[in-house]
Amino acid sequence: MPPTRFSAAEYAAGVLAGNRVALSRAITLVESTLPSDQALAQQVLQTVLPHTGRALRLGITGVPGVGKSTFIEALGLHVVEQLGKKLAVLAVDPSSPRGGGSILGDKTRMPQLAAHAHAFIRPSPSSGSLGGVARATREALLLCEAAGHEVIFVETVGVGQSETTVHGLVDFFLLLMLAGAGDELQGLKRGIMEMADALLITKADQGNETAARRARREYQNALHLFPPAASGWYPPVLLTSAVAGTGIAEVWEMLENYQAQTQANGFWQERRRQQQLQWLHQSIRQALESRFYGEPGVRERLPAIQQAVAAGEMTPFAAAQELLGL
Ligand SMILES: Nc1nc2c(ncn2[C@@H]2O[C@H](COP(=O)(O)OP(=O)(O)O)[C@@H](O)[C@H]2O)c(=O)[nH]1
Ligand SMILES: [Mg+2]
Repeated sequence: MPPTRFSAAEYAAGVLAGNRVALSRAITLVESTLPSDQALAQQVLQTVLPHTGRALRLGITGVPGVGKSTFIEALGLHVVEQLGKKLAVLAVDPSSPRGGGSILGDKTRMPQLAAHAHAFIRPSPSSGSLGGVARATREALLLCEAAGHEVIFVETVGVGQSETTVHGLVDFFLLLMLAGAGDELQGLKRGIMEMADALLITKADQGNETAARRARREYQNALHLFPPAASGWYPPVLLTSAVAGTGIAEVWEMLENYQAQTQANGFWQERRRQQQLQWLHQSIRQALESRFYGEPGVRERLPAIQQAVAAGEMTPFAAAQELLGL
């Protein structure tokens, strides 16, 4: 807990000045579930809003062990050192318990990035529900943009629903994959390949190159089965080795090509507009739900009604209508 409480103007000024301590504290504020903190957080966000939206937002997903952290270190160092840009790395990991276990908690896989003055790394909030984590991450992303970070990575693990959430936060969604022996297409979660703007075969090194190239052909063939995207973009399959440093600059080049192409045809802007609307409706749903469950009448009657529904004495629909007072 901060010893003194900043005003909204103080938080905003610190964030806009690119002060890392102020940025961290502002993110802690948006992660807070206290109503008074949330009101203050919304004031801060409203103040910095004109200074947001200019970053390239990159989503990164893949199963544990695929090499996300190592890749983030490699691409991140390319961004801060070769390109001289300010980077922020955020994570969406609703499964991580408070105070540890977060996918970004282990900064040992990104030691140079974690120590770099132009990189800001923030682990996933763990407010419990995916909805809460998603909101906090989206707001953290806006704060990072306001603090002058020109590139934002949002990492998530390739399990559960968090990929869909991150897809709704970013301009480009990158799926990291291992070259397996044989049927590479097994074990892929349904729908995830359709969401990807590019596939990256990781660890294409140390004798794994042939398998990686074969995996690339197979994934390319699989991707050709999907209908063409509204963006006019065909998701490529790239080979990388974060350890050997190969394919990393090519990933960045691809992102720039995507940005140029979709900003020219308007898809970039349209995707962000759609995301804004999704967030609006999600916010409404969340607010309505928490208001409903917070009603004393609902809290009192819910256990008995749940029991009646579970016992088959009442239909779920009738139960919902009764609680809603319809
Ligand atoms: N050979 C090789 N190993 C890698 C590469 N990238 C990551 N690894 C290893 O794969 C393991 C998992 O990597 P990590 O980045 O922690 O994966 P994450 O769980 O997806 O974040 C670690 O032992 C890494 O050293 C790579 O490019 N080449
Ligand atoms: Mg990791």
